[in-house]
Amino acid sequence: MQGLKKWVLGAIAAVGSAAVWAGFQWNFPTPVTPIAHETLHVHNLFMAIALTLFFGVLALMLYSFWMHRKSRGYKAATFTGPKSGKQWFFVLLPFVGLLILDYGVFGIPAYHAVLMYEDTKTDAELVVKVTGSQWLWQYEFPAEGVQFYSRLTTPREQILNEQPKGENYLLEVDNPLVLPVGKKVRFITTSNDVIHSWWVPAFGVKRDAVPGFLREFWAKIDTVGTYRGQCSELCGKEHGYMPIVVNVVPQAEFDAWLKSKKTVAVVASTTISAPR
Ligand SMILES: [Cu+2]
Repeated sequence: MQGLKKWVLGAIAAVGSAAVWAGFQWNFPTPVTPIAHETLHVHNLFMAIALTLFFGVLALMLYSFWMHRKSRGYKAATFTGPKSGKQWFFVLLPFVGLLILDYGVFGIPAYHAVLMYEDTKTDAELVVKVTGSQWLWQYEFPAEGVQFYSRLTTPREQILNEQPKGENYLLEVDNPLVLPVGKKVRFITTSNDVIHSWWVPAFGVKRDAVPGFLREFWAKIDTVGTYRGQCSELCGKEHGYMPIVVNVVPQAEFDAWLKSKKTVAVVASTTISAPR
C-alpha cells in the first residue's frame, strides 16, 4: 500500500513537472507555408462542423430519451419503417446532409489541399534533394553542386540522463538545411537504406523517403526562422536521433551560405582526388 501511494505521488509529480509539459501544445504549430495554412484552415473548419454536429445530435438524443421516458407514460414504438411523407423527409434529411457535407463542405477544400500539395513544379525556384540514411539526413542542391550531411549533435550524456537535457534536446544538428524565405522550394526525397520520412510540422509537409523511388513535395516559407522536425517513419535503432533543422533566411544570406558550402565541396573533392 505504501509502495502504491509512493508510486501514485511520484506519477503525479512527474506529470505536474515542467519537463513533462515542456513543448506541449494543443494546437498545430504556427503555419509558415501555404500548405500549412491550408491544413490548419481545413482542420479548423472540419473540427468546428464535426463538433457542432456531434453535440447537436447528442443533445437531441438526450432530450428525446428524457422527454419520452417510461415514467411519463410512453411506450416503445413498433416502428417498421417510414410511411408518411414527413417520416421519409426525416429519414432522407441526414442522408442528403451527410452527402453534401462529405463531398462538398469537406470534399472540396480537401481536394484543393491535395492538389496544392502535389503541385511541386509550378514556379519552383530551387530544388533540394533529401536523402534519408540510417541515421542522418543528406541534403543536396543538384543545380548548385552542393551536398552535405546533417547529423544529431545532442550529446550522448544528455540521452543517457547523465547531463541535464538542453533546450532543443534531440532536435539539434551540426549542419542545418538553409533555405531562402519566400521562395518556392521543390524537394525530391529518397533513401539509401530503409524508408524514412522527412517531416517539419510548421511547413505542413511530411513525405516518405523510399529507397529506389523519388518522391516530391514543396514549401514556400513565409517567415524567417529556425524550424525543427524529425524522421517520422520508424527506421531502426536510432530513428529518434535523426532530427531535421531548417534555417530560413533572407535571399542574400542564403546566397552567401550556398557560396560557402560550394567552397567546402570544392575543397573536399580536390582532397579526395589528390594522390596519396
Ligand atoms: Cu528515419
